[in-house]
Amino acid sequence: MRIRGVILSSVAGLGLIGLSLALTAARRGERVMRVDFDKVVRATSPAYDARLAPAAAASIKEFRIPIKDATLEIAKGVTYQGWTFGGTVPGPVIHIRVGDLVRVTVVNNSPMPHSIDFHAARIPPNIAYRMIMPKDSVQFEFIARDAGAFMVHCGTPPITMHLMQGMPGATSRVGVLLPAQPDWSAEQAKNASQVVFNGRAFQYKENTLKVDVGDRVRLFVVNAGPNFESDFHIVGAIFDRVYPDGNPDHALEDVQTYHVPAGGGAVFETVFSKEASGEGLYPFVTHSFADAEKGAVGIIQVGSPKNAHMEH
Ligand SMILES: [Cu+2]
Repeated sequence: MRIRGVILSSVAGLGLIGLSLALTAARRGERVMRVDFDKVVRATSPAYDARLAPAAAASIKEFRIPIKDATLEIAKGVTYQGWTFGGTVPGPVIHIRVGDLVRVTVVNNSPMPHSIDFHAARIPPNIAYRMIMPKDSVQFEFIARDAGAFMVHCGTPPITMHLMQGMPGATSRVGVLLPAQPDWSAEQAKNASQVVFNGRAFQYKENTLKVDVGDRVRLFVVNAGPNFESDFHIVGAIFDRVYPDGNPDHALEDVQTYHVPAGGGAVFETVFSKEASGEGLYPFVTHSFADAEKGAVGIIQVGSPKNAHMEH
C-alpha cells in the first residue's frame, strides 16, 4: 500500500514546512543538501503541485529563499500584485526531518522591507526574524526538534497585510482578496472574497488530486489564515488518523472533521480501500461552507470512476 503525501496551504505569502512523521532522528553523516528557491520553483499550472516529495537523506539542509513581487491569480481571471517567497503562493515547501540542521538564507529582491518567521524553529526571533530591507538578506540556522506541519510567513507589520499579499509558505486556505488588489478594510472586517487551497480558488475541483484504490493518503494541512479557522473534511471518507500539529504523539483516531487554527497545521490520513471508500470522487472542503463556496473545495479522484463528475 502506498502512502500519498499531499500538501495544502492557505492564502497569500505563506510557506509550509513538512517535518516528516518518520522520526529518524539519527544523524546520517554530514551530507549537505542545498536548494535555491530562485531556481527550484513549484509548478502552479494548471494547479499548484500538491505532492510532497520524500525528505532528502542529507542531515544538513540549506535553503535560499528569495523574496520577490509577482502577479498572482487567486481565482479564474482575478489577479493581484503579490509579495511572495520564491514567486509563488503559497511559497516553497521545505521538507526536513527531525534532527536535521537547517540553514536558511532569505534574500529580499523586492522594493520594500519584509521578514520571515519559521514556526518550526526554536530561535530568538529578534535576530532571525528581523526586518530585511530591499537588497539585504538574513541568515540563521536551527535544529529541527519537533515533528509537524508548520507555517512559514512574513512577520513584517502589518502582518495580516503581508499574509494577504501572499507571504505564507505552506498549507491550507483563506485568501482575503478582492479583484485586482487585496482589500484592507474587508480584511479587517474578516470579510473574505476568496477562500482557497494552495493559492487559487477551486483549482483542485478542475484539476483533481488523483490516487489509486487502496492508497493511504496523507494530507499536510497548514492554515495560513490570516484570520480564519479551517474545518477540514473529506466527503465520503473518515480520517483513520489525525495528527494535530502534525505531531505523531498527538494522534487521534476515526475523525470526521478536524479544525486547523490560523497559524497552525495538522496531518490527516485516510485509506481509500476497495471495501469502503473505493473508486469515486471525494470532495475535500472546509466544512464551514460559506468558505467552501468561496473556493475552499477540491476533489480527490480515486481510481478511474465511470461517472467522473460531482453533482455538488
Ligand atoms: Cu512581508
